[in-house]
Amino acid sequence: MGFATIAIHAGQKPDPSTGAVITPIYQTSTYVQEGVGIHKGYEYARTQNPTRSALEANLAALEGGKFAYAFASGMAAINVVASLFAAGDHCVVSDTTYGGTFRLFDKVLKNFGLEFSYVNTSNLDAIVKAVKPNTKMVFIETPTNPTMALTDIRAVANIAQEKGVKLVVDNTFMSPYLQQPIALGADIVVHSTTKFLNGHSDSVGGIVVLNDPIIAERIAFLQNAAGAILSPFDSWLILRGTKTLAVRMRQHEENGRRVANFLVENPKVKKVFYPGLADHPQHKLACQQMSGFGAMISFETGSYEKATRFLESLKLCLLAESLGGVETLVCHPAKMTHASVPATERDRLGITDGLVRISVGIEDVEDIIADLEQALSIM
Ligand code: P1T
Repeated sequence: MGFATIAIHAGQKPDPSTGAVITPIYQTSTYVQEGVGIHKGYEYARTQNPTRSALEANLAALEGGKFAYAFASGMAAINVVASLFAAGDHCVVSDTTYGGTFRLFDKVLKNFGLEFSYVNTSNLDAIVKAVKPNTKMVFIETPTNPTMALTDIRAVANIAQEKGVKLVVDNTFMSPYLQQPIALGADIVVHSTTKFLNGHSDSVGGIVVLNDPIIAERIAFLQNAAGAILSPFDSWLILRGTKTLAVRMRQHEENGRRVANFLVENPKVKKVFYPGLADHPQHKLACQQMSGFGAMISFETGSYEKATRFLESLKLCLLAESLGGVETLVCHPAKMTHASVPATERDRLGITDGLVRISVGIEDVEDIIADLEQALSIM
């Protein structure tokens, strides 16, 4: 079956009691038992919920994994993956990730004895050098938020396998429509479902997808034990979102390319970071491991003053954190999504005060470009 068919049908049989085509929102905290321990597979809603199970089956199918577990946010999903490990274990992490991922690792999990090395995972030698005897996980984001650098998933999967460590890929920026890390050898995929998967900027959630039944059992245990579960309503919203993932991503992709090409031609723009551009340092890798280039673009304005003037002059595109919604969202990573990364580190990573990030929506692209153009002319 094709991707769009899987997106619409996987995990969702018509409701057996009513025939409802759409999986209902099972808004219940508990389930009646016929006798002690005699039940229909559902005991308590932190542990299992049918709406959540439907979403988990749907997202497992879309990412090409056997198991999926849904969480209250992308951060909760990443936190559970990190909870697979223990004090004294070491993780190699992309040096540019969503600022909240760095904050979780550096400001929370480090205090519990987990060790992290942040390296440029675009450089395979840097990964090999960073792996230590106690390394248990390589965690990558590709493309990175917000600098749009790529990591070669298959090559890192080979390194991880050789070294006996797990490869975790945050696939939020691409969605499974454009990139399938498990097929490239990743052990675990995480998403902020808040973004393209839900797609409508009206839900916060996260998902963990994987194939290994032993690790899956542990994630299910942690989901129940730590309890940061996704609500039935959010599960239902994301299920509604994934039904249109294929058509939305096709339009995001088309608009993304058009906006990137417009920015390249605009004399006010100093540099555009988009894997679809021939001058992107890893354009060739993008063509190999992604089936499109997506809708996330960053560009350099030259200064904080220019960036803020541009952002505050937008009329249609919305100045906001987050991404992946149908509406075009524009942000200032240094002051917004990556404020928790120290300023010196931001400069080193290219998250400059002049950098602006765009999540290109699916409005008529001419309208998006007209708005960007008028704001650039004021900048
Ligand atoms: O916001 P939450 O659902 O908890 O997801 C965290 C997260 C994880 N991974 C990536 C790649 C992300 O981009 C995010 C969240 N990012 C934003 C809010 C943002 O504007 O970049």
